[in-house]
Amino acid sequence: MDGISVKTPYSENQCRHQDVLLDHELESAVEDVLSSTPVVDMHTHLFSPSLGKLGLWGIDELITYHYLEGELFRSSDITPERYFALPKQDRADAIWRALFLENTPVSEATRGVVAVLKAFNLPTDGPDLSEARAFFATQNVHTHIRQVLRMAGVSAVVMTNDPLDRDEFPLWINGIDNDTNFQPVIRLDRILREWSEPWDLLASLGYAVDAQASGRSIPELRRFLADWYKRMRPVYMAVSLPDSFQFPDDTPRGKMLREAVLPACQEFDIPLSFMIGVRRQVNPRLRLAGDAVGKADLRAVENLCRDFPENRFLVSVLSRENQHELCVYARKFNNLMPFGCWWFLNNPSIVEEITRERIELLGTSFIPQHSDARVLEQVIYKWRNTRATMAPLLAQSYRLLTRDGRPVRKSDIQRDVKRLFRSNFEQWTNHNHS
Ligand code: FIX
Ligand code: ZN
Repeated sequence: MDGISVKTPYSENQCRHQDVLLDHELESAVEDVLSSTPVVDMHTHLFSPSLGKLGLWGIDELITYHYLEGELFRSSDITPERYFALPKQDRADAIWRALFLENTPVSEATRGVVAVLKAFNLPTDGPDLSEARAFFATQNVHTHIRQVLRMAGVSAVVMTNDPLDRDEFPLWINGIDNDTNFQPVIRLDRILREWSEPWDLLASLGYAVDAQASGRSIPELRRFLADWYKRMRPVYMAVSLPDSFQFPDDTPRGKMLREAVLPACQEFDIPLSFMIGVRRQVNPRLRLAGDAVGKADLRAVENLCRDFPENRFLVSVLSRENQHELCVYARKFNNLMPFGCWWFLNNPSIVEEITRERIELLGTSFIPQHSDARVLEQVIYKWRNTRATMAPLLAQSYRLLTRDGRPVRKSDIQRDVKRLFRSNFEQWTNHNHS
């Protein structure tokens, strides 16, 4: 060994203070803290009970998750047209047969279903879904939601609420009970992605907007956002964008972002979330499973962060190739909060790579993960997997730190995990979900 000793200063020396953790104690201490710290799940597609049927749960929804639909057509001859013509239970049966019986469910999404079944003590390799169906049919949705969130170690989930969705709109107009476990978010995709579609819907609701976003469109869009801010009290506003997203640009989207959405977020003192890099409907036959990924030009993020220093941005990028530059931009702009390993990135191998990179470049000043759950019980496996991937990573960072000469105590780990999985988000949104 040449020169540098890698002995920890505390492993053999007598002067170790009682609560300083030894190398071999670090990983179990991290696991302990991770499992006892409830997380804020800062982006999901789940809904509070008062949004009624919008909320998906139970075995048939779990099995027909679009992540699994994407895998079905690789392992079955059924065409998307025939599959989507089936009733939901028959779709679930087709997926169970193809991905769980005729093949071994080793992919991330299929393992997730297995983990949920196991969590409820249901058969994981049964010939059909009858027992699971019978179990979920007897659950009371309110107590089931509380139980699932407890099992997942989640104290609050953040929803995705679309004020222009034909099913969701009337529910909000009639009034929604405030539920501290479910935080609203105004999703702006319809408005910012394809203005040619929603503008006349807005016009029919009494807002004087036009197809070119000209005339009174901007102040009227601000009035719309203010009305919905008052109605929903969202923790942030959000939009998902294609890999081709540019800012600034001269399109209605660029203008609405600059003149309506960013000033509205500033006025209400809430962040704007950008999820960048999705190429929608590259294969429309697959419906929700038909979206893909593209590498984006993150100069758009640079321009936003620099030109709007009073705004706070939550940013997730879908392309693996964009991850490193996102970290670099976060080092340049403290109004930028990278978050999550989104969608196709939410696999242990990639989460590990991205999270390591983020810790090395940003310390604990980022939000490692959101679940993106669409079906309630998914939070059980998604958060379990996140904790399992995170534990050795954090332990390794503390091991390196110890070797560099800084003792690590359990209180350090508690502070860091709380910051990563709760307070970075809470501070960014000015809310306290404790
Ligand atoms: O745009 C989004 O919020 C995406 O997360 C979804 O649209 C996507 O379908 C998804 O479920 C990814 O996990
Ligand atoms: Zn999502």
